[in-house]
Amino acid sequence: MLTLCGFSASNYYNKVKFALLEKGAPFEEELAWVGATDAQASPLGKVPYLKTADGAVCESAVMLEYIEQKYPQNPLVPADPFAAAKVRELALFLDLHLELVARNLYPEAFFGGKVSDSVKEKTAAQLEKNVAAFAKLAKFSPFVAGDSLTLADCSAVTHLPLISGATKLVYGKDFLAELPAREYLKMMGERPHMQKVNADRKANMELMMSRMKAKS
Ligand SMILES: N[C@@H](CCC(=O)N[C@@H](CS)C(=O)NCC(=O)O)C(=O)O
Repeated sequence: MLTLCGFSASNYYNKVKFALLEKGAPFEEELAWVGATDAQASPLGKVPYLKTADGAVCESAVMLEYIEQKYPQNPLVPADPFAAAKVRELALFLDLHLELVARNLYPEAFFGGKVSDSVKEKTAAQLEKNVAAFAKLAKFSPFVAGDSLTLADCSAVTHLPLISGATKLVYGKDFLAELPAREYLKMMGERPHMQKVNADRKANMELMMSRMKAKS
């Protein structure tokens, strides 16, 4: 049995949770807020991390590969090496070149903080370039990497709403507006496992906000 540790408001946590649900892999969840993580399991103090019978693993992309190898059913990576590489390329683009860049905006977009004008300018320039590059790779036909659900969808479905939301809130413009992201997210939102992820996310978000209020 696997234990997914973290909290349901986290997009990286949900990326792994969605993969586990879609694969039908047995797992349980353990609530771990940032600041209260297991230092051995996650040396950077980030969530999620995964406890397994053999030890713990951090970094969501690595967790997805581990889950794929351990539970080959309902594959999220194509058998063909090149097709698999294209899926991983897209997943990495989403994590590294889109989400990690948009993350600079989250303090102001979602947490009542402030982001400096220079960070906003730099982030806008990087995002414009990276979204255009992502648009060349993404298929949205109907899944992000083609005609089947892959691990790239686990990143896309959890990160794209944050990238749209953060850019809308900070710049007054959705940087994903040129992509069929809304239609894609609607389609993905109809999947029962995504509905479960979203319901848990909303409930946990309320809990997180009340914890933040209590602290301030
Ligand atoms: N590269 C990491 C990113 C995980 C991440 O940034 N998680 C956030 C929550 S969504 C976090 O733990 N932030 C706290 C921190 O960075 O200290 C992964 O893919 O697992």
